[in-house]
Amino acid sequence: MDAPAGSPTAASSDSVAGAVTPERAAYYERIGKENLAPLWEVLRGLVPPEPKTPCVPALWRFNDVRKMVMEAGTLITAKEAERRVLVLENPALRGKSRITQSLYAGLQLILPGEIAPAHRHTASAIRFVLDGDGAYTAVDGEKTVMRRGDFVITPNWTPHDHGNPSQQPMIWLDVLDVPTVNFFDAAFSEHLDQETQSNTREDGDSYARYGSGVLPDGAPKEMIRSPIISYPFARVRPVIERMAKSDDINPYHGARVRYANPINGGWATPTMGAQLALLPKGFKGKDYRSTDGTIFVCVEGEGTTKVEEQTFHWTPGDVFVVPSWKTYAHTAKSESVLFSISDRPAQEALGIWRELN
Ligand code: 1HN
Repeated sequence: MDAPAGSPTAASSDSVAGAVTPERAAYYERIGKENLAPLWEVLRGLVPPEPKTPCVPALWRFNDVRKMVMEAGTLITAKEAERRVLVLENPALRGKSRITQSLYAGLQLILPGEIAPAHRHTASAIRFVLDGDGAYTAVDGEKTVMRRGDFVITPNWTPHDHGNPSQQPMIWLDVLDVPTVNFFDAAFSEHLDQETQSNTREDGDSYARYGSGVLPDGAPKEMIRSPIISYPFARVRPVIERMAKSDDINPYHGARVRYANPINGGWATPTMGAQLALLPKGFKGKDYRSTDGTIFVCVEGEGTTKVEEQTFHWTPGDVFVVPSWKTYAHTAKSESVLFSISDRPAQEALGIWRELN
């Protein structure tokens, strides 16, 4: 539409209307002054025949990233930083603090003796522990000691703080629905008076009450996020192992479980859904795609994931992202465990989630 006056301009690929004639161009300019625009010039881009994500597939190797995360530990304390995190930015969305359009991801470091002060916000968070043993996160008055492979949730608006009384640095993956909440312009946050919450429940209380196939009298009948704060790896790993042993193996995903909300069988949080899969040695997954761009973490083993033309080779601690609707397939060189998380619950709630075709 910047062509010299009097010559028709080529239509953009999003146009359904053919060339922009001088008459049309002049008209667009006039209506533009009134904050009006012609839909027919942009229609195709607004309703593409299939998802057209700006995200690209990407891999962060734990061995490389770990060094940089540890270096941050020499430059700033957890308290100064509030949260000492290196954001995993999708290479095609630099500066936007996101790994997919809807999800934020980062690697958080907490050194022995440090605390990360209590706050709360509208965004929900999950943690997946990559390295270390013995730091804790306190959520809503319940302290949860974290070990490698544990999946911990911080439901929206719950007070949370972290501390590391152990002798080892602790690194975990944070995933938050920050871009989703901000998309709706619905974000609030606040600091709490106390830096560290006092315990109002026993450690591990929520798993003990809700994670054993029973529900206490008085359990809420409707709860759109799980009452379980931590799903320990030590409890979940045996389930996928048992499934694999009895050949309960999905041809795309391996022997896989979903971290569920025991109240309604739904996902652990309303915006983010997580899963854990065991891929037997030699597993060759079939091609798969779905509309939820997905973040994967290799917990154990070694293998590859082919995402369209790219192939990622992963080993423990590596994080990779497969954007929406990109076809991918996993293979496992040795018995492997993959954690994954996406915005699938949000898409399902809106009725827009699709897989395969
Ligand atoms: C947050 O509260 C944490 O509590 C980590 O550990 C990362 C990224 C954006 C906004 C809030 C945490 C975060 C965050």
